[in-house]
Amino acid sequence: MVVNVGLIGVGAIGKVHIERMQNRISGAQVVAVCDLPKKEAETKQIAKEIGAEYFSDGFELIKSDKVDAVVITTNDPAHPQYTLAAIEANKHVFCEKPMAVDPADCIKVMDAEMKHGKRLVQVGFMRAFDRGYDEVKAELESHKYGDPLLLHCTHRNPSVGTEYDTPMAVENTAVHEMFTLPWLLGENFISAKVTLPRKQTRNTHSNLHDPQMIYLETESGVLVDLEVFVNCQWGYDINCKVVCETGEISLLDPHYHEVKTANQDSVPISEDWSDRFIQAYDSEFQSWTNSVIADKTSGPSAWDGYCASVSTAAASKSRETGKTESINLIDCPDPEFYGVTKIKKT
Ligand code: ISE
Repeated sequence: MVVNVGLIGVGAIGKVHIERMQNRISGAQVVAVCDLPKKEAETKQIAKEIGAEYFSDGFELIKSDKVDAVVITTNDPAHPQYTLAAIEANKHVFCEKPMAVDPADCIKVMDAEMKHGKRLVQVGFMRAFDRGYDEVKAELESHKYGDPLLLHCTHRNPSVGTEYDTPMAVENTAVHEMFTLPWLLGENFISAKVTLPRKQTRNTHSNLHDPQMIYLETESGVLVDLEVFVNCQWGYDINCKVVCETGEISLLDPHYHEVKTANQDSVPISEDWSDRFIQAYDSEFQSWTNSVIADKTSGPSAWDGYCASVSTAAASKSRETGKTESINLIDCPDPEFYGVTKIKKT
């Protein structure tokens, strides 16, 4: 069986996911595409190139009989409306992160999905499919180095455009860590604090405070410092060092060669997210396609999307208040449905 996919949002990530489904993975093909009216010509051109149908309206695309499953790669605020429409149409849906910026919208998605009776939503937290993070997780779970105590993380992008503003550093960028680090550690965050350094890079613009520091604490007391620096210039530089009682476990940037010359030894740094996480994205989409074919969605869930959004909301509030803000999750409404083994203590 081949899954006929309708994709909404043909921006940067939409394009790479189209290419991925057409050429890099098996079992999926893009049969319908849609974007905002201002991108009509470009979207029509993409539709023509891949032999897909052009839709001017995302809700019509979701309802179309041609479409078996939906991929949402629009701008962040449009994610929940299309996710809800896909559930309503009884279609599996892959929604890029964040599932919704507002945790209340995440609850609406969970309610609709649970009412529907089976999981339909996978959220695009691709780091759960990354070999590096997977190996760090396995080391932690082996408990060979004792308990994790501290995490030092960086999320650096070479540069961003002027549409990227201060809140996006938390809601669009750090949201990856808000999902990945609890997944790595097997426990939730309880508080967040954002510090906007007085000293900023001269490579930023007036609507973006860059860099930013985010401090998080988990239920057991593990402390995390996360640097978000999205105009760092030198590459896409993702680091995660876990300091345990008797060892340090670090994520490495995947690279397959180094150059030694003129008294120097240099290793490449990834250029951007599509390059750094290419294996993770491919595995994520193959896994999603397989789960759609099996009619059994797995992967990061709407509950994971909710937990990450509560963390980003607390961090954003802290940016406004200057205080440490607590991260208060509701109890998981259906732990079995969402495969949540650890239920929050009340
Ligand atoms: C972007 O949306 C991503 O998901 C990237 O992984 C992240 O590094 C970037 O900062 C975001 O804007």
